[in-house]
Amino acid sequence: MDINLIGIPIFYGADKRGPEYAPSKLRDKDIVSVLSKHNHRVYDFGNLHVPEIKEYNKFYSHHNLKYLKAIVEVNTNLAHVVYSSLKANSFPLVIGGDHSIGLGSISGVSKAYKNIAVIWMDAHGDINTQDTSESGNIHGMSLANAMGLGYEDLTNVYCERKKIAPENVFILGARDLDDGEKILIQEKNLNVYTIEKIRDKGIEKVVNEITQKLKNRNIEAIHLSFDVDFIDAKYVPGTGTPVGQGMNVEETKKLLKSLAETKLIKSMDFVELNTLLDKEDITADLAIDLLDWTFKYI
Ligand code: 5AB
Ligand code: MN
Ligand code: MN
Ligand code: MN
Repeated sequence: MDINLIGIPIFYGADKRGPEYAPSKLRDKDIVSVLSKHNHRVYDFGNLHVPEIKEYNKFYSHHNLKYLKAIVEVNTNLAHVVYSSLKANSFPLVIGGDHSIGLGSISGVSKAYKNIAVIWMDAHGDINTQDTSESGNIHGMSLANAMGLGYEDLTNVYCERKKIAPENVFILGARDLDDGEKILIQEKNLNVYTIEKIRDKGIEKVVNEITQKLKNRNIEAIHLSFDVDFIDAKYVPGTGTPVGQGMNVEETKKLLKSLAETKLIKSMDFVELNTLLDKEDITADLAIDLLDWTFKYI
């Protein structure tokens, strides 16, 4: 398979420094050779440009959407790179950066394919809007934006329509949801698999259940958006919003393998690695290990 490696050195969605160094960290750890091992041809596209915005200007375009303008710009460009990659039969692997870039990736995928699904592996739902978010951090809103909910500059990124139908969104691992997010889950009847639910049913059953639903709906492509805080906080010191009670590394790998083996995953984000918070590269090394593992089966 051909892989387009796309780095997005952005922290604006998290409003906390650190995730912007993740792409170069993973390159230093030889991500290109690691992925190439599995018979893939890796094209390193380098990093997309992220405009420099001064901290005192972060509320400039909206009082509860920090760094809005820059995030819209980066996501628009990312969407086009993802779209172009897919059109050229290449797998876009998007390395964040914070999770605000999930919007750009999904926007690109949704232009390339008619029927898509999103699997969002995350301790959080990232389905806040400017009205429900208490932080104003856009990395906690990107999945809502992709579903057409939230501020219109965000929902209109790349093309003016919603990018993904709520019934085709699967949130795995959620265990830290805000009140507004819980309400939305009820309202839209979103597919949320908590850690408890995944463990109760078993990983294989969960993946079968999802794939069955997708087959019935003629889904052509899954976009996998992997937030490293999906994993239990004790294994990932290098992330900005860690949450306990998550899965361990072994369980996570089992889940990634089953998802990859469906052969439906056509694009992926790997986000929220914060190198400034990391301890002895534990999280960066884990990131390499997880990507190595996943791309063996994809
Ligand atoms: B991440 C929180 N829900 O909206 C918010 O790491 C956290 O991309 C968002 O999942 C975490 O600020 C965003 C409290
Ligand atoms: Mn996230
Ligand atoms: Mn998260
Ligand atoms: Mn985070």
